[in-house]
Amino acid sequence: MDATDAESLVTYELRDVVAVIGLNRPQKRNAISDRVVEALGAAVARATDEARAGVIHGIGPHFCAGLDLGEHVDKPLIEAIAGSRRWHRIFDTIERGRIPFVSALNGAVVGGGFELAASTHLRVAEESAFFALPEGQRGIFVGGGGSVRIARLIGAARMGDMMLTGRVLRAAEMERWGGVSYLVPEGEALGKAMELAAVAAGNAELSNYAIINALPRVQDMSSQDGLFLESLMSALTSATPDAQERLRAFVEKRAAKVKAPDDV
Ligand code: 1HE
Repeated sequence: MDATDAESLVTYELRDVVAVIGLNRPQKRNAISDRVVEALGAAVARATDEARAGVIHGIGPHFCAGLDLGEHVDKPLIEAIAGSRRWHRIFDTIERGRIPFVSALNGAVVGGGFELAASTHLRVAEESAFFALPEGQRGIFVGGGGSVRIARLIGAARMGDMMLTGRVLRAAEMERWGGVSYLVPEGEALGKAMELAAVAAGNAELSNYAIINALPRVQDMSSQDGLFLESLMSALTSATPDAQERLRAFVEKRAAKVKAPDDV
C-alpha cells in the first residue's frame, strides 16, 4: 500500500490495482476550492498512470458540498471562466481518460459535488446521500460540466426541476432517476465501490478504454457514424493478444461462465 500525506486536501493510495482518491476537507464539507481541484487533477493523473481503476470518495460524513463559495465571491469574470474550464479539463480526464472511476457517495452530493460524481462511470450511494443543485439560489449556474453530464444522466427536465426549485433528492429517489448506479446501506459505499472497481480493473484494458471513450462519443453521433465506430472498436479490441487469450480461455472452458444473479 502506498499511502500519502493524510493532511493533504486530496488523499491518494494505491490498493493493489485500484487508486483510492479521497476529498479531504471535511471541515468545509469537502467543498472544492482551486487548490482542491488542482490536487484532484494530480491524483487522477497519477491514478491513470499506475492503476487499472479508481475510486473517488469524500472523507467524513459528506461526499462534497460543491464549489467553494467563499472563493467564488469577488472573482473576476475571466477568472470564473478559467476556473470552470479547469474543472472541465480535470473532470474530462476522469470521464474520458484511460481507466474507469467509481464514486462512493454519502451525505451531501451537492452542486459541483454532483458534477464530480457525474463524471465518474459508476455511482454507489449510501442511504444518507442527498442530491441538490442549489446554483439558482446562489445566483450562479453549474460550471463543472453538469449541464452536459447530469442532464444526460437524469434528463434535462429533471435537472431543470432541481435547479429551479431547489429540490433535494434522497439516494433511493436518485436511483429511480438513474443518477445512482448502486444503492447500499449506511457505511458500505466505499467497500462496494472498491469491489466494483476491482471487477472493472480485471477487464481487458482496451475494452475499458473503448467503454469509457467510444460509448459516450457514439451517443453524440448519427446512428450510421455510431455503428461504423462500433465496428472499428469491436475489431480493434478483438485483435489484441489479451482478447485472443480471453476468448480462447472461454472456448477451452477455462473461463467463468455468465451466471444469472440467483445462481451465484
Ligand atoms: C462551505 C461550503 C461551500 C459548506 N463552500 N464553504 N454548494 C452549496 O450551495 C452547498 C452549501 N453547503 C450546505 O448547504 C451545507 O454546508 C451542507 C448541507 C453541505 C452541510 O451542512 P452542515 O450543517 O453539515 O455544515 P455547515 O455548518 O453548513 O458547514 C460547515 C462549514 O463548511 C462552514 O464553514 P465554517 O467556517 O462556518 O465552519 C460552511 O460555511 C462550510 N461550507 N459548504 C464554502 N460550498 C463549478 S460550479 C459548481 C457550482 C456549485 O457547486 S453551487 C453549490 C454550492
